Amino acid sequence: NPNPHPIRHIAVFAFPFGSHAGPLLSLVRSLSVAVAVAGEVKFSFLSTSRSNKTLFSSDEGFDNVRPYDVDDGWPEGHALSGNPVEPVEMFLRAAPGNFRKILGKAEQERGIKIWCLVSDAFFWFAGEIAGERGVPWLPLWTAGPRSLLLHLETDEIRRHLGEDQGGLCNDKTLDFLPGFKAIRISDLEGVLITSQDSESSLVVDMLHKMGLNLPKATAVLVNSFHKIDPEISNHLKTKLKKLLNIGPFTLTMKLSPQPKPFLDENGCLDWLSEHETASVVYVSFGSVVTPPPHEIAALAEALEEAGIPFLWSFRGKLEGFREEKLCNISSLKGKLVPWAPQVEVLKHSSVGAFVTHCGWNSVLESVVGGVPLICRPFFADQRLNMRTVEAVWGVGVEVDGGVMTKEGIVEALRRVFLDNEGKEMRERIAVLKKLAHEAVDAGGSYSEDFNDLVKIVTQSVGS
Ligand code: U2F
Repeated sequence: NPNPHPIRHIAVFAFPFGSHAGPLLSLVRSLSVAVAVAGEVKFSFLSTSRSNKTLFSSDEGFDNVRPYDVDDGWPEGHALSGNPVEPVEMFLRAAPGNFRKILGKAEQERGIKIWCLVSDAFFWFAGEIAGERGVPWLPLWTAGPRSLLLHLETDEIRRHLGEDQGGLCNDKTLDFLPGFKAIRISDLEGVLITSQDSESSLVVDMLHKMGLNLPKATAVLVNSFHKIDPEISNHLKTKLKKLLNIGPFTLTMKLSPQPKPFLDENGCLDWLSEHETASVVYVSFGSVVTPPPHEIAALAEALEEAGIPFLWSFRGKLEGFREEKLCNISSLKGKLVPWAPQVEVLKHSSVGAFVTHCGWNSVLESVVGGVPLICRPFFADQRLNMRTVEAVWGVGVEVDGGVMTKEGIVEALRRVFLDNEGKEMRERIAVLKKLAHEAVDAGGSYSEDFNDLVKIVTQSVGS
């Protein structure tokens, strides 16, 4: 009997920053529905209380997924400096002890040992914990397949480049890696090139250990689909025991609410519907980045000069200057909101371009919406994603000089909205959009990969 235990317990370890925990919870919720037929399955979702509070505010109907709070490592009364790396470092200092402790508590409360461990891919130590217990380890990589491959190849990259090859300023391409001819050394995040001279040695160390440990995982799950980058996907399959392409999540994990519900509290979709097809530019820099004030001002001035209607999901403070202009939406033909239902916005026919920081979710959502991108990457995988968008897929442009200036944005808007180049980008991204839909349609690659995942989760422990 392949199903000797009628009740199963699956632990999930979330990385509680940026948009990591939300997609992981979406996956878990979909999985909880898919595996229910195999018997009772209990999921314990371990994250910090801050992260769990945001994620579990609307979880009616998902009682089998229970949140457990792990210590976030913040000393009592500690005031944050404003550096976004600081809370991450404090959290990493508390790991994996914080997870081990609460895992024990969850097992005790639910009356059963874990059957399987799902985790954010960052947590290489989850592999060790799963190994000690002889259960499968299923890490989810929340960014793109290309950046995953680079982390698996970190030692190879460092060997090829040496530790002192001009690093981030180097325009040499990564010819030694299949599928990376268009990618330059300057497109890589620093941690891939050197372990020295980094902002956070804890993060560098975590990513390095992750690259070494992921090949031991039962399967690595990625929010992507095979045909978006088949050469990369094939290469990953040679490095990992199993690669499961289970995205794009916005198409495949529909059952599951995102951390912020798809509510359109600010009337973005109605506003878009008042505009012509492909006439509006959507602006958002994701959940972590706030561009510096002078770049925000430059973008506002460029939008005013270009006269293109815009919808701007605005984080941060307006800092006085341009405030009057930015808030006076009628003079700027724009709408400024604190949060937009981005997935729906990018699917709206009125949106003709997306000014973005190139976080992986945003890139994939733009692909699903068929919207060309204007890229201003900031950190981590974002430059790599930008270069992939521009030079591999040909579906967007980098803002000239890498930072937003009034002239640079006006030029990028012209290229995407007015030039033939923009029309070609639209055609190419329409092809990727079609491939994304084919992947998730009946008989597409998604169902095969997701069924594989369900099989792993429902099989016997240790088998
Ligand atoms: C980190 O990326 P971010 O969280 O900054 O950015 P994205 O990956 O693009 O994800 C942002 C998500 O927030 C949603 C949007 C995306 O799903 O639809 N959103 C929204 O719904 N409404 C808004 O007004 C604004 C955003 C990291 F910084 C990146 O480098 C990584 O690639 C990424 C994935 O690991 O995580």
